This record gives sequence, C-alpha cells and structure tokens, in this order.
Amino acid sequence: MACQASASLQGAAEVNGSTAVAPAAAVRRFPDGFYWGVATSAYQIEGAWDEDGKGESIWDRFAHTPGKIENEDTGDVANDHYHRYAEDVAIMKSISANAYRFSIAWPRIFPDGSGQPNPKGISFYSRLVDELLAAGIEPFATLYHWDLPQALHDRYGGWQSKETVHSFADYAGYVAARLGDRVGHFFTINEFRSFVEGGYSGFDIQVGGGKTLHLGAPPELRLPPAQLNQVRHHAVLAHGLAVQAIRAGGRAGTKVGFAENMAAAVPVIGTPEYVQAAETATRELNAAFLTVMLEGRYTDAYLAEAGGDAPRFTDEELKAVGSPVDFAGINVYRPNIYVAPSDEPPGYRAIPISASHPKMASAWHVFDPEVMYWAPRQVTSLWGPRPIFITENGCAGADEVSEDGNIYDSDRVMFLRACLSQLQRATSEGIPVRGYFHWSSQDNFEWLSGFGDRFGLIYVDFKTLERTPKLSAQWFREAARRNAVV
Ligand code: PNW
Repeated sequence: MACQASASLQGAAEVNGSTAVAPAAAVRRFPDGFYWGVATSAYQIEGAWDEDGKGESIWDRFAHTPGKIENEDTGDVANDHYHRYAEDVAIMKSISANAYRFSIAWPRIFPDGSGQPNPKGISFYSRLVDELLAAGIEPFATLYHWDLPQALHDRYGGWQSKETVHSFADYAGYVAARLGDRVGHFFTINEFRSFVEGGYSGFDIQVGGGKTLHLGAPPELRLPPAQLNQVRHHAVLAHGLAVQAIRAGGRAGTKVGFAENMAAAVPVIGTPEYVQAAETATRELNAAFLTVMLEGRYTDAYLAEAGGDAPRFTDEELKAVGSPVDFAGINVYRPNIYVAPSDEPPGYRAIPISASHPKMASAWHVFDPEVMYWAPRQVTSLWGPRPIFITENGCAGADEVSEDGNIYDSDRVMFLRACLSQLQRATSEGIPVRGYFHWSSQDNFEWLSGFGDRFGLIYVDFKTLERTPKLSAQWFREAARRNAVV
C-alpha cells in the first residue's frame, strides 16, 4: 500500500501495460539552459568596509550609528567575502550553481560618488568575475543594492537630487566598460520599492491580521508626497539612464535590466474575472516603478491620485525611464495582497491577509508559493513576453546547528520545493523565465536584523566565519543538476 501511494504521488505512467513510476525529475523539468543561481549583495557580505580606498556608504554610516541595527551588528567584516571570494566561488560550484548575482559597491568604484575612480575597487570585481568564469559560473552584476556613497547624500541629499541620478549613470557606464567584456548581464538597481520607500517615506507594510510592520532604511527621511514622488521618479530615471550608459559602454550583446521586488496581487480564485482583477491591481500597485519602466508612462490612475503632488518630468526623461530592457528581473518573496473582482473602479478589491496566515521566519514574510507562478505570469500578460529572471527568492529560518554538526533547515527545503514547483508551472505554460537566483548563497548581514535573520543555503558561523552547507543546499544541488524540481 505504502508503495502504491508513493507511486501515485510521483505520477504513475502506463508503460507496456504495466504501471511504471516516472522519475520525478522527468516530470517537473525546467527549460534547457535554465540558470540555477544564488544571489548576494556587496554590503551584506563583503566586509572590508574601508579597505583599498573604498569610500563610506550610507549603510556604513547607518550601521555605525548606535541603536539602528539589531545587536549593533555592522557590515564592517560581515562574511569577509572581500578576502574569501575564491572559497565562496568554490562553494557555489560545489552546490552546482551555474550563475551568481552579486552587487558592486558604488563607493568602492567612486569613493566620492563621482569624479576620481578608485582602480583597486574595480580590480576586486574583475578578480571575482575571473574566478567565477573559471568555475563555469555566469556572473550577473547589480550596480545598486542600496549602498549609496555617503558623499552623494551629504552633497545632494542622495536620491532627492538629479546630481545623484547622473552620477549613477556615469558610474554604470564606467563599470560596463571595464567588466562588460566578461559580464553579460547587468541589473541597474535592486528593489526600487524597498530603498525608496524604506529610506524616504518610512515604509509600513501589511503583514496580516491588519498589522503593519515598519521597514526603515537610511537616510530615514519621511518626505511629503510631492518630494517623495520626485525621489521615486529619480530612481526610475537613474535606471533608464544607466541602461543607456551600459549599452554604450558594454560589449555588443550585453544584456541589461532591473531587479525589482514587484508588489504582486494574487487572485483568490483562478477564474478569468479574478485573474483579470489581480492583473489590474498589480499594474497599479507598481505604477511608480515596474509599470512606468515597462510602459514608459505613468498610469492615469497614478497621476490622478497624485494630483498636484505628481512628479515633475520631461518627455525626454520619460523616454529614458522606458528605455527598452533585455529582461525583467523580479524579486519574489510574498503576495502583497489578495484580490477579488469589483464592479467599482479600480476594478478590484483587496482581500485582507488573515492574522493566522502561514509565515516564514521574518515578520514580513507571508508565505504563499503561488506568488511564484502569478508574478512572472503577470509580467508577461501585462507587458508582453520578454525573458524573466527571478532575481531573488528565499526565506529566513532558525537554522540551528544540530549535534551532528548539520543544519536541518526543513522549512527552507519546503519553501524551495513549493516555490520552484510553482515556477516550473509557469515555465511549463510557456512563461519565459530564464533563471532563478536563490537569496541567499550564504547567511549574511540582513539589514536592520543584523546577522539574526539567516537566509543562506550555506550556514555561516559569524565568530569563526566557517561556512557549512545546510540541508537546503543539498536540495538546491540536486535540483540544479537535474534541472528539475526534485
Ligand atoms: C530583499 N518584503 O529585501 C533584498 O534585496 C535583500 O537585500 C534582502 O536581504 C532580502 O530581500 C531578504 O530580506 C526585501 O517586505 C525586503 O517583502 C523586504 C521584503 C522583500 C525583500
């Protein structure tokens, strides 16, 4: 009986009149050439915060301010990846990752934000890229993962000023000209929503049961609506100008796009009316970021709602914002809202997330693997088919080291299996997802939570900096090797 039950679970097939069990890997495969990647960011893993001529970033300043980060943790040393990158690349190879998404610290390249570049900064990333290529791992570089040069904040108020926008485009072009011979994919900016809302609006997010959670970030401003909308506009403009600068600076065929944590509206029920309502909601929820980058214009509803506080922009700027991208990168962690149809404008109704809705370990992490299906599907149905990368997905866990020295992160294995099953559902329906990057390769500095929230496939002992693969790393390796959900 037990045997039969498991056979039916794996998908029994009639072969020559007898019932044979199809190998699971043959059942839920990803398209050929799929990237199985892992992701990190500079401030979260590099350490070496003031080495080799690096300038100070707003995260250095913030973490050095008492009371800002859990346990007074800082990224001063973090994973010491700056010195241990070769070991880290070898570990990635050992778990069969064939792609690595890392970010470049702008203040390593331009310590002052603009002006004189620091050759030792670019040299680090150049060595990292060579190491990756030698290991058969494709490098994917993000240019901005929130570590703005402090100098640009001090001089211009950071993203409140167009000076910062132009400095970013210059920096992007500079990096593309030096790494573009070996790096084939660039992401301009990571999570517009997080750093703009967290840094300039004081961001409160819905976490179920009517509760909200505050996710702050430097420079911890709470701007009035008109100024806030202007910062949002500057962020997407910086992306657009960087796309152009990377195209001009990189080699022919360099691919460029963004990595945005799109707000995803999930239909409560999968009928056409609900699916349509959820698409309408997703388009409007992302009006200031994803939607304007892919449509080259702000939605009527967004401009009407903003009224006199709408951002100020020229036609030329909007054209830059909508610069064609080679792919859409989306970070997918959680459903932002559930949606039902409505006859009233805007054509959908947000269904509240229940207080008892399952969560992963981070307070904000509402768990629903279906978002991994709906998010890429909506990107395709709303804005047309173009390559999609899942630039981040993952979860924090308790990750205790057991007596035998292993880390049995059964929750992360469940999360991976569930999310990748839904992603495979999307690819099997022809949604053009080309790769998946797990957040994160290894435990690292989780912003306000310091080293408390562990997201890695690899466990890091932050006293010794020893790295140990978790159970989830084994799961990832087997899936990557078979190019299938296992
Ligand atoms: C992302 N949410 O942030 C960032 O890109 C990473 O640097 C970070 O370490 C990782 O996810 C895990 O937190 C997010 O509230 C922050 O849904 C908040 C949310 C999602 C992602």
